[in-house]
Amino acid sequence: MAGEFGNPEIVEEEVDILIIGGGMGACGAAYEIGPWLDQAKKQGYDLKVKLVDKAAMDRSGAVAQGLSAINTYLGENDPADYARMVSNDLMGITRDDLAYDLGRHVDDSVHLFEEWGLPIWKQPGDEGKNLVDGGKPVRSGKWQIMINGESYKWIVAEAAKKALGTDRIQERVFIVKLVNDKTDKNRIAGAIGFSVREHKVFVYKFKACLLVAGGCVNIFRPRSVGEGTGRAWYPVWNAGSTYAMAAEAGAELTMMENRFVPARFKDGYGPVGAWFLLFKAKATNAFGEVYMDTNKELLNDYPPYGQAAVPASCLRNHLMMKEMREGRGPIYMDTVSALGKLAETMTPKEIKHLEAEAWEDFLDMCIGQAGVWAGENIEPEKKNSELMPTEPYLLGSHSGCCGIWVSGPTDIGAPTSEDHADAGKIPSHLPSGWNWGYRSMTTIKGLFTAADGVGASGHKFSSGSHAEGRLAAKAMVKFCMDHKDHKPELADSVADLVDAIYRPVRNFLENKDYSTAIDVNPHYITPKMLQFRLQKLMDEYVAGVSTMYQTNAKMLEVADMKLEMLKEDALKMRAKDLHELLRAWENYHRILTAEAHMKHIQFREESRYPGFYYRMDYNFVDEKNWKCFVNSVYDKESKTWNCFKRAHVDIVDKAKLFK
Ligand code: SFD
Ligand code: AMP
Repeated sequence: MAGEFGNPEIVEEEVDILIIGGGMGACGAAYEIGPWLDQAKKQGYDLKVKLVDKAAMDRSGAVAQGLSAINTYLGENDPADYARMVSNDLMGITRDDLAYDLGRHVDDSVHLFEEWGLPIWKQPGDEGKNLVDGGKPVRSGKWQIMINGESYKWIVAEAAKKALGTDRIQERVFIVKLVNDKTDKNRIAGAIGFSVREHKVFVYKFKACLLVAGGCVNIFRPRSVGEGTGRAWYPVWNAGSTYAMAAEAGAELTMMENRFVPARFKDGYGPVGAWFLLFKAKATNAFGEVYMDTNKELLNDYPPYGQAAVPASCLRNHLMMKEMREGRGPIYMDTVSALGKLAETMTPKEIKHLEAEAWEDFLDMCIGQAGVWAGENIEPEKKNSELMPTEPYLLGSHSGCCGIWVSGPTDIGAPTSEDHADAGKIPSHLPSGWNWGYRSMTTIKGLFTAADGVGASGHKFSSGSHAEGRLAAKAMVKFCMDHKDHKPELADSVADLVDAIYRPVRNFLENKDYSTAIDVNPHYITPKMLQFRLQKLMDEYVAGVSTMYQTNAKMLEVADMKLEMLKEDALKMRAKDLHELLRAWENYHRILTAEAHMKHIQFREESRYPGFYYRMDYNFVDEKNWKCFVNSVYDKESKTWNCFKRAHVDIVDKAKLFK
């Protein structure tokens, strides 16, 4: 039966492995899985795989616009140092096992990108020589290398599509819910979603699933309003699907209090890395004073992290914000001095090339910022640009560490349950230690994640996200082989699931004639309006830009109450077409993610990330009581969150950071 609006065709499919998402993590998995499937086949098991992306893989996810740097390439560096850097940038609370594991695998993905055609900048004399052949990259920083990356995602997606085969890929299907197994609620058995182009609902059954739908953007009121609405730094189409669907499936989340508030070029959200690291620019207050120097003593408030050679991203913000709060803004990136200094030893031709590189940095990955420069007559060699801390983003792959609690590698000092100070106090279904058999599996059997999905690590960026997808692919095949006789059965009926998904459509069709203005109706709310409401309450009560990232227990109580009401009204969201149905479900995912963020901030009674957010009632880092993970489990029946502490263990010695 061909579907129609409100009455979709239902397509049911059984596979062994479903990959949800088509971004960097998913492309890594799609590329890697082939050889492992071949091995399984040799043993007589023909495993079926499918990848679903809500958009088109060539330009989906965070790398859609391209990038100008690969931020994680170890080269000659030690993975243990990488784990140290990740820990330091995230104020000491990360999983060394995950970071170390990523560090020792990531370069292989970068070598593949180059083999597939990604241009990687090389040192003079090494042009044309690939990294694997000893070609020396142009490093912007200790971990970062420069690329000509406008077509980065095309290149990575092409390899993924070629490896997996387009018949195993379905684009423009938005996954709404994961479905647990009928006989084991701690196991995953299926997923349901809808096409954003045709009137079709897709129901998948599987043994294992990789949930890699990115991070979460647009839960806070953005700084961009009016004609700028829709601009953000991280991609607006990362709607929290990863965190919300995992939470509803019962997976343990970790560090959901963490967020990333990047300092960005104002209005266009242009990234700053190339300017700070490659061009060696300094950020100043309105009077040209370098706040990283003048406010240096503020770092002493945060031992030991403030003493590290490179202060954490949040502490760099903290020093900037003092200038803003005390009225010495605007903040500027001193592009003029930086380019002038570099030009001192250059020929006119080299200077032109340098200026072209400055533009290309944005043209490669954030074209809107180049638009702002053009629109405001900014020539970076002649005029400085304003910087601004943005609205908060939730992610686990860039300079943030919220996400899902996953099983680590088997060979890196995973603590036993005795190592946990809180052993015995944590919910009994949780595994002890940091490894429970399959790398990247969550606490729900068969549910895997990678990239933005994996919490308590961070600084994986594009390359690390790809590498982590590959690690998960291998583990998923092993899981399927180990459970080859398992028959997944859905805990919920397909009819009930479809009914729930189509509620916004029914809200519209049943009430649309009640008023003459389609957007004004006492029986429904548009997804756009609901999103504004979510953003306003998160902004005002959960430490958004309007309070300069400050909150307290009382404000969080109000947020809690308002979120409850928002959730009630969310059931009245309308969808007048498939596009709005997508927007409605993205909002449901955002709300649950926002709630997790708020609950974790409420639970962690300290300000672990000054410069990202401040709990003004506990405005300090409390190493004694809070040098621990905050994890949570959501119960979808009672709609309640259970937050709890898990002990933190340093597997890699951190003393070296503070010498
Ligand atoms: O300059 C569903 N990133 C940078 N990484 C670098 O290596 N270098 C940089 O230069 C970086 N910078 C940067 C970066 C990102 C952005 C937006 C800018 C600048 C402007 C970070 C990386 O891009 C990032 O770490 C990875 O891409 C994360 O990978 P992953 O796989 O976790 O997320 P994704 O790539 O966004 O993909 C998500 C996919 O999920 C799909 N999807 N599909 C089905 N159903 C649903 N419900 C879904 N919800 C989402 C999406 O379509 C997408 O395919 S800089 O700032 O430092
Ligand atoms: P960004 O452009 O801010 O996303 O940063 C890109 C990369 O550069 C990330 O690896 C950041 O951690 C790093 N980075 C950005 N700014 C600085 C800085 N001021 N000092 C050290 N590292 C930085």
